[in-house]
Amino acid sequence: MYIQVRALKNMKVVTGVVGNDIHVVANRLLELSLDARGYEVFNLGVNTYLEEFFDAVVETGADVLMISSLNGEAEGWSREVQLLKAKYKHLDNLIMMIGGNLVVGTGSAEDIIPKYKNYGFDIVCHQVDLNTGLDQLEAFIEERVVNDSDIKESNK
Ligand code: B12
Repeated sequence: MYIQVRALKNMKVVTGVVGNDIHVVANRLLELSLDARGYEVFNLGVNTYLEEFFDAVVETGADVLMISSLNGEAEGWSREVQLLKAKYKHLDNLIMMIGGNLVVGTGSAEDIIPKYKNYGFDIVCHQVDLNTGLDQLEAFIEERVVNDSDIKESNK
């Protein structure tokens, strides 16, 4: 288990703020928090287009794509996620996460989370503070490790 947990900490994360969104504060805090938790971080910063995120994931061999959106633009961009991801090979295991203010105006997490999951995100954090979000990521990764080892065990 110790080896597995260490492996989580060495994971690579590509992060940034999607679209024409200049809200940089959460992005910087996210980078610092990821770094403090032991992830290797590639921060593309603000004003990042979806294609640039996927290019960076391929280039760095990242395990996690963590997108931030504060002005709500993510909703428009996210509709293209599945289509764009399909153009890149070997991204089936990529963990897709998004957080911030995920709509323009107001909306409830109950409506927003399933919508973004349909767009192809594994973890959706609408107006959730970043440390809670990062705890969710760790829980997701640990669950995946357990499921993978169960599958390997049953295939023996
Ligand atoms: C500062 C600010 C600005 C500054 C940004 C300066 C800069 N370079 O960063 C300026 C004045 C430039 C600005 C401009 C605009 N802003 Co502004 N801005 C804010 C403000 C006041 C604070 C944002 C901030 O930095 N907070 C501090 C950080 C630490 O907190 P946070 O952003 O809430 O992030 C937390 C969580 O959301 C979460 N989180 C964020 N991302 C992620 C990602 C993941 C994966 C996870 C897990 C968690 C997570 O973690 C953070 C810490 O807990 C907010 C209102 C508010 N009080 O929140 C509006 C706000 C974000 N802005 C808003 C808007 C609309 C704009 C403008 C469009 C206004 C305009 N008409 O021009 C422009 C945007 C221009 C653009 N191209 O993006 C809206 C967005 C509304 C929406 N989504 O519907 C807000 C909410 C104000 C409002 N109530 O209307 N803004």
